[in-house]
Amino acid sequence: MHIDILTLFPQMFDGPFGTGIFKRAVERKLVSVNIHNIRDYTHDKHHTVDDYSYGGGAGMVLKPEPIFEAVESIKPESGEAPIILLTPQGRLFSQQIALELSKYSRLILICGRYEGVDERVHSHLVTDEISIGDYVLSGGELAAMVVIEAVVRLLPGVLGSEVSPLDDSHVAGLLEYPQYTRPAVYRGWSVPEVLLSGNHAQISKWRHEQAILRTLERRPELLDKANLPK
Ligand code: 4GX
Repeated sequence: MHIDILTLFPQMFDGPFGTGIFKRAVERKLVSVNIHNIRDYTHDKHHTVDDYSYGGGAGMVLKPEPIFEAVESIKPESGEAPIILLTPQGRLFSQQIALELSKYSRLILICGRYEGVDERVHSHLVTDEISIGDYVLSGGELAAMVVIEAVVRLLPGVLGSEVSPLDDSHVAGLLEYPQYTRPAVYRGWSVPEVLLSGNHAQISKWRHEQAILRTLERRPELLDKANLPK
């Protein structure tokens, strides 16, 4: 998968993309990323990317020209790649959407700043708008990183062969069961007996029950959608 990111703060991506699973995926050529500074697509001497809002009001709006030109400069080779704007007005990101995006060979993500971007970017350039949650960030960069992280770990070969991303919480529609590691007793708190029993059928059953109980207590609305046997 190839990912193009449009941003005013390219340095923000250094940390996450230079670390861990993502870095390894890039090294193994399972994913490649190009970060484009929107400011590089301006033509005036001050490299202006924003301007006042028509009609007045506080806050600046990102101008359409540099964003259109940045996308057009990468678009020739990008075929039917979705052009995704990160915004609180987008559809709410989920594991389902991560899976949907993981099927594309190419993604283009636009990170807005300030009060937003000129409406013509929404209406004539962007093909999808995604929000990572109902809270307000200062820019779309962290939201783009969240989306990319969730998508990239679904690409074939990115996680080790032992772990399947399809076993994850939220894929099965339930929260994860509790996990323990050594020591068997810590400060007097014991690991549940069943996990030490070596009885794999019982362990599976216990974990499934725990997952259901936990989901019922913490996220009951998820149970309606979960694939549970009667
Ligand atoms: N999930 N923000 C984007 C500026 C903006 C506003 C409107 C485009 C259109 C956010 C979120 C988020 C704050 C990122 C406003 N850009 N993005 N920014 N929640 O809060 O994705």
